[in-house]
Amino acid sequence: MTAERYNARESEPRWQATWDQKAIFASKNDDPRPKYYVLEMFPYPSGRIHIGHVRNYTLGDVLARFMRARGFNVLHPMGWDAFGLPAENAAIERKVAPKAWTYDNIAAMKKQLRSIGLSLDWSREFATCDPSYYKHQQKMFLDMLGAGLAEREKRKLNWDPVDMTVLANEQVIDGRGWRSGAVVEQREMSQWVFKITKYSQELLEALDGLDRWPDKVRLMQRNWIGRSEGLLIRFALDAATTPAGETELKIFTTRPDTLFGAKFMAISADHPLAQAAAAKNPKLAEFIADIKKIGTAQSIIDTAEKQGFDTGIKAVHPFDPSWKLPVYVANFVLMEYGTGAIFGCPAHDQRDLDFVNKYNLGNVPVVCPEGQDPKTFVITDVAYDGDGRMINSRFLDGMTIDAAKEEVAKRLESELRGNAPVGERQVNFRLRDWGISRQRYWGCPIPVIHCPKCDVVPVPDDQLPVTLPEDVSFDKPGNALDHHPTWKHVSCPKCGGKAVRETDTMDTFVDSSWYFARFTDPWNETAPTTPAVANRMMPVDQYIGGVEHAILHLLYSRFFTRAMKATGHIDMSEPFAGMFTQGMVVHETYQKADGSWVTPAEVKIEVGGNGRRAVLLATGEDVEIGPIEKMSKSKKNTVDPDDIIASYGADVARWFMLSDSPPDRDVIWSDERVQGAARFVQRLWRLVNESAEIGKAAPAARPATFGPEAQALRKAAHGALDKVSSGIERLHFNVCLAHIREFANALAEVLAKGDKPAPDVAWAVKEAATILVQLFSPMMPHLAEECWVVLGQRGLVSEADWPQIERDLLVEDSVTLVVQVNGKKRGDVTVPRTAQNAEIEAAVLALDAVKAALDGKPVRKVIVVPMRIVNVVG
Ligand code: ANZ
Ligand code: ZN
Repeated sequence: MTAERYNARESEPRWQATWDQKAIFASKNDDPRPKYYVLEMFPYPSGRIHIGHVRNYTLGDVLARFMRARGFNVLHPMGWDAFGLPAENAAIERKVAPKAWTYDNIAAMKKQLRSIGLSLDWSREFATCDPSYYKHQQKMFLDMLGAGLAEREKRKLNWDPVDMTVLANEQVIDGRGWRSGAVVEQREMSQWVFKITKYSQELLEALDGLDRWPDKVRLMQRNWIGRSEGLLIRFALDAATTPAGETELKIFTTRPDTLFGAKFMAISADHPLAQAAAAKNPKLAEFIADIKKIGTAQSIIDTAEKQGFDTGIKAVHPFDPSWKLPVYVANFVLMEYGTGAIFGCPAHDQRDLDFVNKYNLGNVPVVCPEGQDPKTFVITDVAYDGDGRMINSRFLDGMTIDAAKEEVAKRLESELRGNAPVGERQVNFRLRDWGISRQRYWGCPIPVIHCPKCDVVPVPDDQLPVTLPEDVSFDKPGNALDHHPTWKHVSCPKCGGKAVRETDTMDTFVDSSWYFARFTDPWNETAPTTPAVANRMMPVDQYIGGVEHAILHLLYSRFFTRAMKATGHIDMSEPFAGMFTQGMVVHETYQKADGSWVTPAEVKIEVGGNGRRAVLLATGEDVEIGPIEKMSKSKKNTVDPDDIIASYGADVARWFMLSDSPPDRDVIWSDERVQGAARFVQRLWRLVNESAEIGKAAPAARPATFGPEAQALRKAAHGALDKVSSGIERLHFNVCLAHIREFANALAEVLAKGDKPAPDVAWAVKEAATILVQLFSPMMPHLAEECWVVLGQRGLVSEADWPQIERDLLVEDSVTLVVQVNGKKRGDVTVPRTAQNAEIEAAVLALDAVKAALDGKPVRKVIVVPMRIVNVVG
């Protein structure tokens, strides 16, 4: 019999509605079974799902469905990371209110997400812009303020002098304001920061325990935290050259061993000594103003050309009072790191070398690599930062780098100037406190009030949430919250006098630093979490998301969880036990002769004798096939999930996305391969229908014994079950899919043999088809439900228990042994697992290769190493 074609368009919405009605994916907090928390990074409601989302959520969904079938109480929630600048831009460009824009987008995207068939618990849904969410965030901010984890700090901000407003880094384009085009200045202002640096050491050390995180992500975090051990050294300043009041320059170095290779000192433009020197030197003041324009972004500083200005000030070498070093103001020294001052050793630091080569200051190598002659070792353009022995370094000569570091530290620690030691060991971290103030409207209001008399006053708990006003206008540049005529004017909660609200809102990274904890009990109206519940449902067992969030989002979440612990909202430190970073979806690019890009939907690919060729559907003109790249709007190489689902169904999209590459690698979207996935869906459908037909003839009870054919099929089924089960646990989905295909082939072979199989075979076919459907149900849940019905199974496959593996079917019947003649490998032999030595010997001696190797010589002995080797001694 031939079944009708499987019709995804008809089937998929029907099953989605059924799952919904029965609420089978809602997890209950009082469920006694062990919990398993699967979470994909929640989306920003931009308006449309992109194909990267489909991949991300499908990966999580396979795991969630699998763990549910394995008997876990699976928590798999979804929400919206809903604050941020695009909503304000939409308000400016299209005159729609940020709130309306955001919630409309959420509605549209939720519909799209549903069409993918994800097993999500929508009962826990929230958006971070819901006052019922950010109310708790405000409460936690106040708790952190009380615990000394939130503070005010002076920070430099981008200031647009024309629009008279602070700009976010992304609003500064080539040093100019995005709206005014004015050259942006740096201004110091009081900002709110979270004291993440209190946890620098702990955040670093705890990375070792995150053994289900990718190594590369842990490394990125390690580098970001940037711990370095070094020495603070107080250089005396030569009084004759130094502005009054200044006597010494404190530097931080990780290479005190290189002190005898010092050629210059350099200080940041913001260093007090630079300011003092500039007061008397207009040229220097001008230089400082100039280099400050490039801003403070690390990436800019790293790539900008090294520039310096000699202040005329001289510093004295700590080991030689007659040795004077020039002090420069340099654009590559940051005030925010160490002491904002360094000594430069050009031979062993590339940046310093570039600097001296520009200003003709020369260099002296002080570390000589093993095997090099110190007399001829010179440095010209490339600094040497490797290992070696000290040279040109007086009392350090001949020492290793480590020994020299130790010697310098010891000597300078015990040398006093004034009452303080000249040198002091110090551990520095690159990690800075987290500045959370944003001068934006569409964010979580920071719940404090500024009173001229009482200073900063927290908003009392019973006045939370501080909600955003909705009647805002974006006519003026800057923060709409600040411009609002009435919102910020309040009376002080402490003294009752006139006061103003804080108009800064929180960085949206705050919103995403605890949403995973909120999902455990989003119904709690009085507190951010219900600790007993959060402690049971957290940590997230498997978190899945893009590697672009490997540093900030994950680090902030790790910090915030610790802050929640310190303030009593949860009792653990690490939010994500397992982390997985998925690859991107990439696609070919297509370009017309005039250089303009065209979308994949506009072209037709023709495969002919001389390869693939692309033509424009509309005109038939040739289109150039360009490189495969990350999908982007600018190159138009995107595919729309809605289109894919409309033409193929969600299951095909899911299957294709899982099948073509390991989940952590990029996957190339290819229409040809998607069509392949669509054909496979129909093939499975036919297989299951045919199997169901044969299954009707199967005995109800399991046969007592199975013949070879039935046995072989059962082995294939349970083998696939075993491999797919362990593969899903490790997120090796592409491998799982390959096993499913292989198993489907094995079943197809049995079906191809004819219509009337023996009862044991019919029983095995029915069993195999049932297992097959369950195996692909996490990947193609709609097709699986439809097949489940065809097989006459009761209930939903989404609710069925994962099949039991019969372990004895996994044991191979035969073993393959290596065959040696006089110790040399000559081939191998496959014998029944139960074969006795005599049987094995006979099989080995009958081999042509063995006969040839013996070359007529008599056999003296045959040694059988069970399950491994047979050695024939001749
Ligand atoms: C002398 C020296 C010689 C250095 C040498 C390096 C190599 P990490 O590992 O990142 O801690 N440094 C210190 N403070 C700085 C600042 N505010 N801005 C720019 N650079 C600064 O790096 C520590 C090294 O970075 C320090 O060691 C210092 O240069 C520089 F062959 O001192 B070093
Ligand atoms: Zn007051």
